[in-house]
Amino acid sequence: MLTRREWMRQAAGVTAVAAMPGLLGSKGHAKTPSSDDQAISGAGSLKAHAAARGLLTGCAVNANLLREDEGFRKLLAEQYNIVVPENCMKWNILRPTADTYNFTDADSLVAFAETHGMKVRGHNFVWHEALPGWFATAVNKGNAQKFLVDHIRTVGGRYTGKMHSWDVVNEAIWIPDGRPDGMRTSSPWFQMLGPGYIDLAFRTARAADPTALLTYNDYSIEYDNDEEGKKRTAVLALLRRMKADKVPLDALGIQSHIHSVSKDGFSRGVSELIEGAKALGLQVFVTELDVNDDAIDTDDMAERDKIVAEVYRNYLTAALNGTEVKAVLTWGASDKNTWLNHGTKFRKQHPDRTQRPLPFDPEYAPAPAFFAMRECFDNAKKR
Ligand code: 9MR
Repeated sequence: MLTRREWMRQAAGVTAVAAMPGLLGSKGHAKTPSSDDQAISGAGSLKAHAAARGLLTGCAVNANLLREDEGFRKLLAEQYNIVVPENCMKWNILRPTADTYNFTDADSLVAFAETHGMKVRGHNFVWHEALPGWFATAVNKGNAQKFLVDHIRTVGGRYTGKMHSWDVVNEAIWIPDGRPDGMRTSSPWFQMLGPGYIDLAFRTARAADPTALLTYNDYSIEYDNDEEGKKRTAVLALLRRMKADKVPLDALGIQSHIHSVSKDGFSRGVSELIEGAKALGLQVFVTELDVNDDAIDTDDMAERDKIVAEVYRNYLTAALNGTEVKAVLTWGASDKNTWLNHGTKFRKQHPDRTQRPLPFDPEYAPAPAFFAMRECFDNAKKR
């Protein structure tokens, strides 16, 4: 069995982190690399390897870390050419009351990206989650349309010309709700406005920001099984219907919250999504990639990291086959902050263990998944 140190050495080749003086801590964990570490920064960074293939690569940014953690800011600037807010452009953060907006964190992220020459994805205008406490009492069938349109005009308008893309509608399909078109009927937007809220959101977004790529974003559509196949079919049918109705739509976001252990593969699923999007002239983005490692039996960290990296490699090999996928973003950069470690919901099989789903470990050292990502970028065709 390889130790983490041996794995790093093997994964990164002769000029690897392990071979560089000072980069390994006493416990064999890699330390935060210095900016002159050419093994993983500069020409060795994720963004350099991605850009060589015409790809964008980025991660979800936690506003607290951006504000308080210099190591995190350094990592972002060093590794990525696109960022997406993890939470600070959601309604519950932007809308403290029904009549006011708080753009503090969103503005900081956009300014940080501008300073460092990074693009920004907006996430998101319309979702059934992350709504503020006042929403349920203040918004009703009579005024929901005005709330939705005002929100998109105000937020989209504020950042117009600065955004690479916007997740205009997030997670609108939910097969268990039982509708033939797969629409999520439990969404307050659906309940107040009916299925037409989707077209309304996209048309309003185009008017508010004519240059951002307008994206439909969803999850659990990647694997080759019946359940995800049904959801995938419904998502593609929705996009096809929108295109037929001339709704402004530019891209499909495949969230890609995948698992370390699964009985199903994803190469057919991913290629169905990509082919479906291609037929409609849409770009495709991998928007929220991470690998839930709860089901890995061994507690050996190096082994776990290796398995996670293998899943990254398999997934990105499928996703980057062809040239439709233009951006690869992970949901967070480092295991220091991942939604999979919020509470214990995602620690069912190993309650005492924190997850390691991302390309950088909690100390911001590259994990094997980092090297898998780079390798997949290298193997991709030029966009
Ligand atoms: O990672 C996000 C977490 O911090 C928030 O509490 C949660 C609710 O706003 O959203 C998480 O991000 C989700 C994303 O916005 C949409 N796809 C699923 C992500 C993970 O739940």
